[in-house]
Amino acid sequence: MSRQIYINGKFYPQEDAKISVYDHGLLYGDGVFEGLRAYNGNVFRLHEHIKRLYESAKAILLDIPMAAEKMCDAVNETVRANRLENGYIRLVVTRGSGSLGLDPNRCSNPQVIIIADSISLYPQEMYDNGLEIVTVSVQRMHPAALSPRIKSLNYLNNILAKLEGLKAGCVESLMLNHKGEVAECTGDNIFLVRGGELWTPPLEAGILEGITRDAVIECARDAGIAVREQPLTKHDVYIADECFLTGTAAEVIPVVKVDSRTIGTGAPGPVTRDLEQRFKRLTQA
Ligand code: PXG
Repeated sequence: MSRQIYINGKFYPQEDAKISVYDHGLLYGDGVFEGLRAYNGNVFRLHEHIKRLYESAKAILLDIPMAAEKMCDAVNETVRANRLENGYIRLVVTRGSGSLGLDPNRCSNPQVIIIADSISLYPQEMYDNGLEIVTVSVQRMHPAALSPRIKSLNYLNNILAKLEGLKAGCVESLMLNHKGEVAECTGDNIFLVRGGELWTPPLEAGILEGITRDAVIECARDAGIAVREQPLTKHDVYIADECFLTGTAAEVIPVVKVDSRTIGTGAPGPVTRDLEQRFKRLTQA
């Protein structure tokens, strides 16, 4: 099915939706993006995603040529134009086309692109039985090199980690930071359950502040579960009672094996299942 793609305020059929090969988003990965979900025609946590987009843009000195409120309207319009009830929205803002040189000041207008399409989920079997993940040798980007809080078009750090995981037969990879602490996975945040408490790395570990992460922390607080944002090591992961990942695409997905070691009982645990249900209710609200 051909989609209607939003580019700079207009809709184009998918086949005609094109941007310049001189765009620095393509030439240098110079730009920012968001991945959002629609549930029953409503975009989940739209304002939070837009806020993060504008913060990412600000961090790379990219002026998005429209107000945040208008961006929310544009996302909703794109969902409607594609009659998308449940699906995935990719919002991209590039630096725009310029010359063959790094200088962003030589770029013309930033390009705002919104795609709304169906989402390819992990197989149901992985939600039922839990995922196996592996710690990879590729470290999460040092925050002083490129802050992982910026959701930029430069995803090679994560892609290299993903490739290493795939070679080991795992669909997600666990990345450590430059200090050897647990950071996050290539497109998901990580949580542990231990002694009935929820543990997750703090933002200072060099991670993306996931929207799903924030929502799950809220769910846990509602459930009366203590939440600790604190530095974690691989040791903490190995001795955890439960482990799960969160992300816009994955939602909440249990992890039952890390580096070939069984986590907890080897089956998705009760706290994970409770938080999965609570998160699902939020998305359907
Ligand atoms: N860490 C990283 C590095 C991510 O890229 C998350 C955590 C989870 O954040 P959210 O806000 O989604 O809970 C992400 C999110 C894609 C895609 O198309 C990637 C993400 C989200 C949606 C789609 O690959 N990454």
